[in-house]
Amino acid sequence: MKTFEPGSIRNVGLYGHQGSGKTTLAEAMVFLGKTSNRLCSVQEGNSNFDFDSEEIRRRSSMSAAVGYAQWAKKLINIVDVPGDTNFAAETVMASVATDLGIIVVSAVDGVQVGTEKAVELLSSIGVPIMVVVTKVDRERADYGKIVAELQAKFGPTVVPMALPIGSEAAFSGVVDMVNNCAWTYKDPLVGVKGDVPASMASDVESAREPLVEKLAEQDDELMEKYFEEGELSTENLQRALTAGFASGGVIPVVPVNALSCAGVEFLMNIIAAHGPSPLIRKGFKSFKGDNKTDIVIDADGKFFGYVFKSIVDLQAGRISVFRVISGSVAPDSQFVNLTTGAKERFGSIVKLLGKKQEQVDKAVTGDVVAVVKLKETKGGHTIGFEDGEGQLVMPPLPAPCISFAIKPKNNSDEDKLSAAIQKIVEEDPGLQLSRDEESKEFLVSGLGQVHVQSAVDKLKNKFNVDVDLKLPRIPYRETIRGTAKNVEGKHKKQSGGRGQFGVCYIDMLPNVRGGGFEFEDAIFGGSIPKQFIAPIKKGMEDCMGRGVVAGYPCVDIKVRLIDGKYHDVDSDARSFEMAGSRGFKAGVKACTPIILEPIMELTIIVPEEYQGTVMGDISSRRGRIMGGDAIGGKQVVKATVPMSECLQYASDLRSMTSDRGSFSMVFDHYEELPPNLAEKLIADAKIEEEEE
Ligand SMILES: Nc1nc2c(ncn2[C@@H]2O[C@H](COP(=O)(O)OP(=O)(O)O)[C@@H](O)[C@H]2O)c(=O)[nH]1
Ligand SMILES: [Mg+2]
Repeated sequence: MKTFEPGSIRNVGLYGHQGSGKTTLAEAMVFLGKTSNRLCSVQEGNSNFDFDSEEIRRRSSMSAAVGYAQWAKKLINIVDVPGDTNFAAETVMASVATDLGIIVVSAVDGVQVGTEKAVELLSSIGVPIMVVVTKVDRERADYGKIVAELQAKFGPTVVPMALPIGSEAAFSGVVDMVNNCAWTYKDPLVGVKGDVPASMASDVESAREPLVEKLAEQDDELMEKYFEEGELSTENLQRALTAGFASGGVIPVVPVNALSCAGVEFLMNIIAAHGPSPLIRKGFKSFKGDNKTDIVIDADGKFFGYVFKSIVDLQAGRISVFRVISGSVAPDSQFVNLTTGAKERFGSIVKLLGKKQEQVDKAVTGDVVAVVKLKETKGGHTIGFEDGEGQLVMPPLPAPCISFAIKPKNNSDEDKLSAAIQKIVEEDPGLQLSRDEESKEFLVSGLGQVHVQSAVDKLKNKFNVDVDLKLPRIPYRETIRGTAKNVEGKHKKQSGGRGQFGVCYIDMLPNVRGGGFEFEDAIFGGSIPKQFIAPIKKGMEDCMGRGVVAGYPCVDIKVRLIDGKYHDVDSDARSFEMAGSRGFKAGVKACTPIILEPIMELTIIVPEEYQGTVMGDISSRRGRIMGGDAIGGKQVVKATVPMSECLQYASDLRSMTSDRGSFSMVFDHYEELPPNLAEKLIADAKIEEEEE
């Protein structure tokens, strides 16, 4: 494959709600660009982008995948991002490879939570966006209504730059209002350029005015011209579109049928002609320690890149997909992993379509490429030279909020499970793996129930490990509300042989929420020798981790060590650890212990008629409505709800709204669990303790 100059590269990311048609659109682009010799589809299970066996089984994307198309002398790199918010970590990682975010919105469903989240993310990092409205060929498709919804939600920067010719089954092409022409598709693959249909003249006239005005705003000189002449030349409009893309000043909207490819050619022309090149990408920063610096993108400079995706292929091994942020890199060479410090040698550099590879001679600034079989470089690592720039600053990944314990059904699968789960976690930065030291079980944490379930399905279907999934343990916390003074912690065993002896006296008081554990040594006069202070603290920390009243970790407690007693012979570190632990337990019990529960923030988007039902349901879950706004015929509801009350929210919302609502959920904060529920939790914990 020939090498493209950085200025001829276009990196587009396809974002939006699950099922809106992102992967279908990506397939259309790689087919038209001849990277794929046939038009593959999600439904048939042969998609280049949804290549993982679990994605094929679900007919839905779970992971970001890349492809590319050569079009109008440009190289369009495509990253297809999963829309399901369970896989939102992938979305954040993929933003590195996105210079133009394409927000895919279905003409039937309009703005959904996935749309909102995608716009939020890309706006927060300053990546310009455009909107592609898919499914204009479907029954009940309504382009005008969707544009109105988008404008209500995202403001007047959103302007249609093309209109569909015909609607629903009669959709046959698009009117390009910048170039004042029409593209019609008798054969969906080959657009024929022609005049704007006479029947659409008045629609085009009224839709064109706001577009021209918005484009004129991109440049003072153009604005003046527009005021004087009331019109702008096609060349001027084109120039303004390029500028508007680059600055984010215009969010153009175009309609397509992604399934048949009608309109996709037109879209690719716009991306090639007007989309931003990697050379003008703004906002990349790197950090070394606490120091952050802006990265200067220099095509001839030192190589600097970021691995945003690891694919762990059972045959090919590890495939590390990265963006060249600055400089360039050639095959059969080496780089330094700036995150771990390791030197990595590699052979070929490849372009990927899903996981199909094609070798290249060089990877220039902006390109998205991959190398295989690196020893330790994984997704999330920065690569470059030893005297390089530090590590890339990334937007924060969503924090896992739900944990399940997993155990192999068959005990002999222990080792297999451990190896397999590590591969799965490497492929998905939103998943976290830990081990419960007490039960020796693996804990898999993810962004939602569906997320963790998908990992379990992968274990079974891809790695042949059947596991039992234990209901999630809600991450409650213990803390205190009151204070206590001069609490004794005493450990004494002095019968026969060398004894054990240690005593401490502490004051205990609550710390601010999020303040953690604070320990102050306030002993004056040496009532216990210095070397026993650290063991006392350690004993307390161990005890905090295990919890005191209900078996959940303690948080936000201050302890002041005020006095103690020791014995010349019998006192040792272990005795004072025990004394610390006892003192801590006694302190907590004396300080009105309370339980904190995790509270989630929910964003829900539903058609107006379901607003009442959804809000009533939130209240019945001990939730609080935090706000909301109307977008077209839809309602956005923001609420906070205790995690324990919304574990099954996905299926509950589906049945409440006949599957016409969508939502996202992230951890927000901790709050005190109401006393009646706390009592029950504590009582249940006691029962467990007695059983053991
Ligand atoms: N009729 C029609 N169906 C589409 C279009 N785009 C996508 N689909 C269908 O919508 C479903 C979801 O598409 P998919 O690409 O997997 O959505 P994604 O989750 O956004 O990647 C699939 O069944 C597609 O065949 C379109 O423009 N027209
Ligand atoms: Mg998809």
